[in-house]
Amino acid sequence: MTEQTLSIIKPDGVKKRLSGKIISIFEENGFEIKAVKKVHLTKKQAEGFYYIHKERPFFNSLVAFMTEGPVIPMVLSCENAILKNRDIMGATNPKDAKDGTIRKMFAESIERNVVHGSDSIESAKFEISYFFNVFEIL
Ligand code: IDP
Ligand code: MG
Repeated sequence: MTEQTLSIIKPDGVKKRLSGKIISIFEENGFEIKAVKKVHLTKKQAEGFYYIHKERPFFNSLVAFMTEGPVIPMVLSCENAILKNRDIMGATNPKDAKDGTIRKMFAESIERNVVHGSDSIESAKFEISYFFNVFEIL
């Protein structure tokens, strides 16, 4: 089934000018870019996006990281987009990520791990609508 998922190139990826490479990886793997923008999140916006993690010990640090510079959220579409994107991204901790995954190739640490990807149909729906309205998804 064709699905949509939200990807974000995080501030570390944008700062290191990895956005072109990362977008190429998505396109080469059959994803269509349905929407894309560049935004600098406020503290409130980052907290809202990651509300699910608000009780985690790393929450404040994660919010500080996600607001340190601009990010590039994108809506990606293909068959099984949610799982496929998680596969291409690799494990949260780059030390555990498989060879060839974005996080294995580019991430510095479990926190500064270059990309975000929705983890379920429900989170994809919430996360896509967090950044894009229906007229912006083509
Ligand atoms: P995911 O991005 O692979 O789905 P989540 O568990 O949803 O991983 O965590 C969200 C983000 O929070 C991670 O991508 C990473 O930036 C950060 N994070 C997760 N676990 C830790 C940790 O143990 N220490 C610091 N940051 C973490
Ligand atoms: Mg997650």
